[in-house]
Amino acid sequence: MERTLAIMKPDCVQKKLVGKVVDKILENDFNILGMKMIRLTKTQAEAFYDVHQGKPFFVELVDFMTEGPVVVAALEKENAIADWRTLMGATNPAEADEGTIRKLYADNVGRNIAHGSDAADTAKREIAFFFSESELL
Ligand code: IDP
Ligand code: MG
Repeated sequence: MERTLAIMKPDCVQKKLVGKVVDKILENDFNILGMKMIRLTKTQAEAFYDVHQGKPFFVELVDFMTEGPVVVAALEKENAIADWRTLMGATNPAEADEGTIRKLYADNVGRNIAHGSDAADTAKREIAFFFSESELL
């Protein structure tokens, strides 16, 4: 089984869509190993998105990710990384497939409801960023 990190971003919490997104996760046969609501600090958001340092949207991204609470979840399934990204849809909701989370719920490429790890090494790093091994049940 593979693990991935999902984040329900501040827009997801503000729009009261956490329940709908969790339903999608469970309907699609992911196991939720750990889940919690937290408010990211600026330092945490900058570290989490370190790979995007210097890009034109970096400051906007950090501001967005710290504007309110998020729900972080460690998911498990065969092909969890690719399957969760498929379920989320493209980064830009305008380009996302019908029925995907971002197509259904996201406002734009910045405020796009959900995060998902993009590879095995990033999934490992991102899960460890928020969860200790003993919190993964
Ligand atoms: P991903 O979340 O689909 O993996 P990334 O390219 O890793 O997409 O970008 C991380 C996050 O940065 C996106 O989910 C989105 O919130 C934000 N972002 C990416 N590209 C842009 C952009 O062009 N404008 C504003 N925000 C962006
Ligand atoms: Mg990414």
